[in-house]
Amino acid sequence: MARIITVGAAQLGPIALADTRAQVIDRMLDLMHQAKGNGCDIVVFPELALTTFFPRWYFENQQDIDAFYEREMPGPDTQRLFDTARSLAIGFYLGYAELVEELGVLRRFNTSITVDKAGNIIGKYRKIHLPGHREHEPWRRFQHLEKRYFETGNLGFNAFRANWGQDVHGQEKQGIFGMAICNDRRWSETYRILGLQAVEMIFIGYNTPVHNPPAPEHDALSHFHNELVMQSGAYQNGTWVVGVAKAGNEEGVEQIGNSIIVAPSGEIVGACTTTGDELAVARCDLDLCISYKTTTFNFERHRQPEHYRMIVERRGAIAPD
Ligand code: CDT
Repeated sequence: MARIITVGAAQLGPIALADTRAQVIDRMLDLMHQAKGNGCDIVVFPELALTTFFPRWYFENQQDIDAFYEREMPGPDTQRLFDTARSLAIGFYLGYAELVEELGVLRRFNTSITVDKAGNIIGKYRKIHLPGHREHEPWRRFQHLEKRYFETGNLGFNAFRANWGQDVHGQEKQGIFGMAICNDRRWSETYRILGLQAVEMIFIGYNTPVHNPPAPEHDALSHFHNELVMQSGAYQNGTWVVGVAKAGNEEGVEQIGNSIIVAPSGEIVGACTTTGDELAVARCDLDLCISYKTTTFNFERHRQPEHYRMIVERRGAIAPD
């Protein structure tokens, strides 16, 4: 048996501050057409895919900041993505900055959605692990002000079912999917919470500078760490992981590419090789998850949650933080 979902990792090269959303969406539509031409069921775009990575600057004027956010989805600019996806019958994952009024309060989130082949939003996630800092830190070569510009996501990590149509044998291509955004991929909790919901494929968009101002000693390891976290997250939870970068030299800041598609074995089966707009495609059999979920990582059988709790409590008693 096989449930093959063909996935396109649609890496984007740099987006300049002056680039309009229309220009960026033209590039995304080009990648979406390429994905369709390669038989993809879904195309995965990066985090904050519609604009430059604006948290690298300290803006004082709220209007300047809010210009980077979407107030509706689809909105006037993004409607074309939905229309094209529907006419091509291809799904997509999109990361964007979200400005929303909830209970009379304006809130800002670093958000992603998954859209099905009919153009319906079937999953929504708001980034939980916000990296960086809240206050202006002029000593840095560039800022990373996600903690200033976004609230911590309030939707949790929710796996959801999706159906991508029928294969050539008439079998439904359905599975359990999850989303995360950039820094989330470095945290084992992200994968495990989704893994406990039997997730079979996780979509992750990212913007990762090569240089990490507080820890420049990590810079040379940025690709290694990118692969390490997604490969181990995939293997330890028996799930596919699709990680997609916004890459290249964006407004003077070098961002890694290294977009990868990882199998439940932990092996990389698809990868981008440039730091520009590029599509990597892989045929991903969701049934490959079964072997890992039913043997080495059979959670029901082998996890020991009661014992994890005991160990944490004992450690707390001996060496309080
Ligand atoms: N966008 C984002 O979350 N970027 C962070 C940079 C942290 S510096 C290592 C990331 O984890 O890639």
